[in-house]
Amino acid sequence: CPSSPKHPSTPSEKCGVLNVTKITEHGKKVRKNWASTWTVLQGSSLLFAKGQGSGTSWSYCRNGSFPELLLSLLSNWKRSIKPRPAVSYTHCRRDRAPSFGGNQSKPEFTVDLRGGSVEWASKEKSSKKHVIELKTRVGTELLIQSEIDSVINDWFRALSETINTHAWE
Ligand code: I3S
Repeated sequence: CPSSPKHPSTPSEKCGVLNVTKITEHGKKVRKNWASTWTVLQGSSLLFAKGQGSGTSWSYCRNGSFPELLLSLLSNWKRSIKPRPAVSYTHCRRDRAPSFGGNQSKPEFTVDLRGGSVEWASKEKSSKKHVIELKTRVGTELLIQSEIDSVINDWFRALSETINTHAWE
């Protein structure tokens, strides 16, 4: 997990890949759209970055990005020299989890957990197993799921603790 400069080891720092969908936004039902989502619990906020759940994420490359590869090819072409092996696209893989702290990425959306609630979702809410239903104070409802028991149980615990800790804020 990216460390928080403020609270380097608070238990409310947690991150991982979860399947997430909104089901309600500001009290209005929205269509489910399950997506593998990089999720970070930071203080009383839950941050999500869609599409970065797994595999390669070019925007997080440190050893060379696609624009660097293009620039390198262009400069080689300009100098009319035999192209040297440029920054390798294939080496440009995410080698660590994205962080929301630096300038590397921004969460796609964030929910404030203060005043929210979590419970295990009923069968009516989803046919999937291990689904958490998260409701926020402003009427957003999310389903959060993982196929891995221990993972989703840890998240349930962490979200419940966070909500309880920040209940009176
Ligand atoms: O609660 P629903 O509407 O039965 O949820 C399912 C649908 O959103 C479905 O999409 P389409 O309506 O576009 O076919 C999804 O593919 C399913 O995953 C949804 O159900 P689960 O039970 O997986 O949350």
